[in-house]
Amino acid sequence: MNLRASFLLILVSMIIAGEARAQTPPPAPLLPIPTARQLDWQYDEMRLFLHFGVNTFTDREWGTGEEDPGVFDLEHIDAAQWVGVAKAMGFGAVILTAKHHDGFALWPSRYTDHSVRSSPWRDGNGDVVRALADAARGEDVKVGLYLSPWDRHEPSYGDEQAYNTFYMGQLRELLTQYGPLAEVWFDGAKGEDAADMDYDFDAYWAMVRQLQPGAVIFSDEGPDVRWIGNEHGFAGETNWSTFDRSRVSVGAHGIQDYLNEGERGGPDWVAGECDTSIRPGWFWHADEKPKSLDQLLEIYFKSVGRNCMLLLNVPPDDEGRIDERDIDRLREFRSALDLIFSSDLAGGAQASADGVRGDDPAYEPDQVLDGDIKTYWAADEDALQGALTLELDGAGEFNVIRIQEPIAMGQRIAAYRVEAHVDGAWQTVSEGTTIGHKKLDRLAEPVSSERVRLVILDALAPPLIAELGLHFDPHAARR
Ligand code: FUL
Repeated sequence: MNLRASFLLILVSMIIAGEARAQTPPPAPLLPIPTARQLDWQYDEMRLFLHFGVNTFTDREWGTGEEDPGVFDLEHIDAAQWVGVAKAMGFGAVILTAKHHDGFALWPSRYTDHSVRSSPWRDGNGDVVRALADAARGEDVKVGLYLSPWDRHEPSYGDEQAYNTFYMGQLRELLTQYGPLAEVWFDGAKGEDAADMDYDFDAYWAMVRQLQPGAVIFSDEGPDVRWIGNEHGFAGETNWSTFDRSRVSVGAHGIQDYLNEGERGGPDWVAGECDTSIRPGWFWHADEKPKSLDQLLEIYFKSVGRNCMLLLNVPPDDEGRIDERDIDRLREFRSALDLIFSSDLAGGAQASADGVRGDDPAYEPDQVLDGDIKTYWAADEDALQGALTLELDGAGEFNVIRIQEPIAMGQRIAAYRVEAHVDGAWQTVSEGTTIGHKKLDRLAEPVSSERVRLVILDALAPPLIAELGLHFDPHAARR
C-alpha cells in the first residue's frame, strides 16, 4: 500500500471511530436477563407436547406400572406426521413423554425390560424416541423429552439412592443417544409409598447441563423454565419472568400463585411455561374430543399473550398418529392466528415519543414498527415512565393490541395503559401490568381511531419497547 492510500485509510478509520464515539451507548441491561437457551425457547412461543405410551392403549391417564408391555401393540408409529403437524402449525419443538408414571420406557433402556423392547411393536426392535429424533432432523423442529421421576413399575422406587442411580442411568441414555435436545421436562409427581424419598434434582440438572448445554430445564422451580401453576394454559395477568428460586421447590404445595405471576424484581430469570392439553386428558382416549377454537384462542391469549410459552399437548392415538379431529382443530387455530396477526393497523403509522435515549436514531420510536423484536424504542436515560404515540395511516378498527419488550435487556415494565384518540379526547382502551416478550390485550369492543398511544406508568428501569401492533380479531367481534 502506498503512502497516500495508507493516509486515506487512517483518515476513514478515524471518521468511523469518531462516529461510533458520537453514538449513544446502549442502555444497560436490567439484571437478571435470560440466557441464550432461554431466549431461543421464549421466541418459539408454542411447543407441542405428546403424551404417548401404554396409557394410550389402556384408556388410562396414570398407568399402574403393572401393564403388560404386550398392550403396546400397533403396526406403525408415524413420527413424521407428528413433526409435520408441529411444523405446519407453528410449534418450534416437540416434547415426548419418553417415560410416564407407569415406568414404561418408549426407548429400549438397558436399565429395565419394561419398555418397547418387550412389546410386539416392531417385534421389540422399535424405539419411539429414535423415530421422533429421526423425523425431526432437518425439519427445523426441535426435540424435547419428559422423563417422569415417578415410576410405578421400577422395583427400586422408594429406595432413594438406588432409584436416583437408576433414574440417572435412564436420563443419561436420553441425553446421549438422540442428538441435541431443546428441553428436558421434569415434574415432581410422587407415589405415596415414597413420601420420604427425595428426587435428586440437582444431580439430574447438572447432568443435563453437562450433556445437553443447549436444553432448557423445565420444573416447578426452573432452573430455566418454571411451571405456570395450573394446567389450564393460563398465565397470570401479571407475569414476571423474574422469580426467586429459593422461595419454591419442585412439588411444593401452596405456591401456585407465585408460579403464576413470578416476582417483580426477583433475582432469577425463570420464565413461565403453560402446559395444557387440547383434550380433557393428557393421553388419547377414543371418546374424547378436542377443545373448541374459541377455547384454544382463549388459551393462546392467556399464555403466549401473557408472556408465557404455550406447551400444547396433542396426544397420538393407538395407531401412532395424531387424531384427524385434533389436526382439523389445529388447522382452524393456525388460520385464526394468521388472520389476526398477518395484518397490522400500525403498519404504515408514524411513531413519536415524549423522549428518546440520547436522541439517537437507533432508539427512535419507529423501531416498534420494524417487525424486529431485537430493536427497540428506548425512553430517556433516567425515565421510568414514557409515552409512545402512533399516528395511523387512516382510521381502522382494532380489538387486539400487541406489545413486546426486548427481553434480552431484562423485563422492565410494571404498569401501562393504552389510549385511543376518539371524539377529540384520549380514552383508555386497555390497561395492564407486565408485558415481557409478548402481551396481547383483547378489547371488549373494536376501537376505531387514527391515534393510539401507549403510556408506560411504572417501570423498573428505563422502558424499552420492541414492537407495538394493532390487530383485528373477527372471532372476538363475533362473540
Ligand atoms: C403431570 C402428570 O401427572 C400428568 O399425567 C401429565 O403428564 C402432566 C403434564 O404432568 O405432572
